[in-house]
Amino acid sequence: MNNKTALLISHHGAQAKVRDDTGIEFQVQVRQSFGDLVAGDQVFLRGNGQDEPWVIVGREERNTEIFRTDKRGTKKRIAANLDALLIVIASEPEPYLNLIDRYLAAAEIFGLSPAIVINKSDLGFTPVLDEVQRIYPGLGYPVFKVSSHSGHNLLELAHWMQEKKLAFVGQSGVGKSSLINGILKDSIARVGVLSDKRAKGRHTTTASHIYQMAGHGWIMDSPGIREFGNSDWTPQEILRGFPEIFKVSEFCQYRNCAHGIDKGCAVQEAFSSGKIEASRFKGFLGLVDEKSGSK
Ligand SMILES: Nc1nc2c(ncn2[C@@H]2O[C@H](COP(=O)(O)OP(=O)(O)OP(=O)(O)O)[C@@H](O)[C@H]2O)c(=O)[nH]1
Ligand SMILES: [Mg+2]
Ligand SMILES: [Zn+2]
Repeated sequence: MNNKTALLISHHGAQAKVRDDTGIEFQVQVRQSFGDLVAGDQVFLRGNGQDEPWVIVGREERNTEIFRTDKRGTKKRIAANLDALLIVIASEPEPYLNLIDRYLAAAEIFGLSPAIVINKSDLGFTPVLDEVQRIYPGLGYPVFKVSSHSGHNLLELAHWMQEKKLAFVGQSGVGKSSLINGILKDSIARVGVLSDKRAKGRHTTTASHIYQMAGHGWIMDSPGIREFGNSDWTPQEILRGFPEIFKVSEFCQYRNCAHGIDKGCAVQEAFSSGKIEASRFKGFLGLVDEKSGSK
């Protein structure tokens, strides 16, 4: 009987796939009492893989946990131990600032450090992409302009990614899997074709996988991460998701200010004088509205 630790790559019912420190991937059994496991968990195994199958007998404390809340209000864990989030956009499909703000807010709330990746730079830049480059670096979010096709700036991005445990998020077809292949210099993640005129992707990545980088870092390519921003946050939590708005809100006249039409609202004032970006303010109010509307 031996013990070892391994990274949980995927988990379906009583079966799970793990990767040990030597890089070998194998199936293990999960005891029923262990319902509480998710990709990214560092698990303890007992067995020997021969006459005694490897069984998960425990897991390490998590550094971070991300989850979404389904329609019935049940929390569903998506991933454990991520420490960074790469939000991928491209000229096609056309990005929404709203979606970027939602991902950024989720990253802040879950305690991950986010960066924005503009992929397909070989196709040039649209006005929205120029806006992205104008707005986000000033808020402290790195913006990388890369092309997984030409390899442009991939080294710089790979450098930022070193030793991090991260996930790629973004609309279908922006090139998340292509970037993973480019960074790992391998063609292991499946890449799709853009389907119609509006250049929408088709959700090529349908199963979650964790790719190992050199060192301790890893990359999660997961369809589940699409639902990343759907959680039942309170207005207070959402405020934490917009750090520059949060900072200003401390100067609002009333403690329970909703930053909408309230008197003495410092956020409104900062927005009117251009200190807070219109799209960010709109994104913040939209998220608060949506959450309160769904209750
Ligand atoms: N021009 C150009 N096309 C790219 C680039 N990177 C990816 N693509 C193309 O964009 C399409 C979608 O790429 P994928 O990597 O499958 O996109 P994805 O984000 O993983 O999509 P899903 O798995 O569906 O979420 C493919 O046709 C790629 O060849 C790039 O840097 N430049
Ligand atoms: Mg993909
Ligand atoms: Zn206010």
